[in-house]
Amino acid sequence: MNNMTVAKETRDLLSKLGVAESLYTGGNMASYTPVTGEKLADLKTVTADEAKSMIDKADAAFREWRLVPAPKRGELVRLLGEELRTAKADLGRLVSIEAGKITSEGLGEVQEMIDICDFAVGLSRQLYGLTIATERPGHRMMETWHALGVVGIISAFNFPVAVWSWNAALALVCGNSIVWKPSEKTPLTALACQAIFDKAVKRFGEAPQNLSQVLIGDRAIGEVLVDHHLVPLVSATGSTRMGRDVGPRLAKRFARAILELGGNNAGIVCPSADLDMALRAIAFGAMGTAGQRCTTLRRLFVHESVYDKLLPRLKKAYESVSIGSPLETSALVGPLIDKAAFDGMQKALAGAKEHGGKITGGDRFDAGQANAYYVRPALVEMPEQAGPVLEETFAPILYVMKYSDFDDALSDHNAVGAGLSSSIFTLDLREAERFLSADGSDCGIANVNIGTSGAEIGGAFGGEKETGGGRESGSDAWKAYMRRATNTVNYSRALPLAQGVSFDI
Ligand code: UN1
Repeated sequence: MNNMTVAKETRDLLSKLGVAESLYTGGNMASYTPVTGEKLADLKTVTADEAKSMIDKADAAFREWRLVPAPKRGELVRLLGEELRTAKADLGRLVSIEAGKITSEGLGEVQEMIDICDFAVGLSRQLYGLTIATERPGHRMMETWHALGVVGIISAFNFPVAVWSWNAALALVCGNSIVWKPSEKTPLTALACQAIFDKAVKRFGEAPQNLSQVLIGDRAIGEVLVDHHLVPLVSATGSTRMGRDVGPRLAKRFARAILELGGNNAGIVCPSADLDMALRAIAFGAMGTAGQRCTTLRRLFVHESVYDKLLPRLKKAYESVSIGSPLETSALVGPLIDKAAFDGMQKALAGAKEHGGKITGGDRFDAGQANAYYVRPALVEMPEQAGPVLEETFAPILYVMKYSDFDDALSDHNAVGAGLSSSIFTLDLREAERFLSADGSDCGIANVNIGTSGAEIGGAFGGEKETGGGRESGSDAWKAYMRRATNTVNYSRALPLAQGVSFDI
């Protein structure tokens, strides 16, 4: 497939998905595909003033939407799920073009959107508050959940559409409006989501205008969203560096933050592990999405009794994994997002070498595209956890370390800044339960006999420490998108005060 064909296919997909051509032609922000490095579009960006007025409009939309009964709001999200089902193949393909994901992962990402819509539809009838025992006779105490306001969403290139949908589907059933600042690396999929949303709105019929909007622009536009007083919650996905900027800005104006930042996820392979299963899980976790998931497996602690059995098999998997264009081949590993990602990977590998790492792979792979950055995934045997092993590098590098004592492995496992996802491979109940216990893995996600990545939407998604502490998606993550009011109602003829206080006038 030559370069012109990718750009042409992109335009065809955008038009099929209902995106107006004027949004991505003749503008001032170029967008590229990592598959060939070719330019795809020139998008129109918004100015800071335009962004502010869009947020004002979102606030007006919120004021109407919060009065619509929640199950009715769920109906809009149900229609969004239907539209996504119809658009799955096209949107999945666009994700592959714009983020470089292999076909099945591009489609999987859209499936994740459909799943969260289904979840949110059910949730729209389950925004439960508690009834609480009161100490005063003739009183009733309860809590009520109300819509919060404009929800700002900042998303990263690597899950360009699913992360929006986790936030959007919940925020919408909770009665909020949404304003989305997508990554500058993946603006086209954002425009496509907005067009799909608009179709759902049209079928729904009576939603307020500007319920969902997209801000195309650079970091300065993201800052407008973060600093705007009419945005009570910002859900931001990206690097820990980004979170260190966004978090304090939100705190300063007492806005809420859902931060989903870096991961430096690890697995422990114990003596009793099912090695066939572990091998497959490790391969997907470490090489899948070309190592560009926040849940990617980056560190592996292997018990000395199985190290020599597992390592040669792992090396073989690394040496034989298929690499290539996600659009033309059935390769399992697609490109890195850009040159900066490639440079970051090379820098980390050089650092690993300095710390005694033995590297398999890691070099640039010739996929016949001079302007794209394909790499051979790197497997690095490390004598100890040091240097770049302690940091997240957003590329397919797996650092492998040998351990002899379980407690030491657990303590090394937890000895990094990030705390997103983790796995243990063992058939020993004691090790598995210990890993999940209070002094086990310190991550927001802890798995047994599956890899670190590929979480389902039903669970709360997020992590501790430098991962930012936010939770999105399933379980009770919806509570962050609403405000809670505690209500005490006195239906008696007396006015007893709590704590036995008397105040008779
Ligand atoms: C991300 O990389 O930002 O658990 C999200 C997973 C996916 C989501 C990853 N469901 O790997």
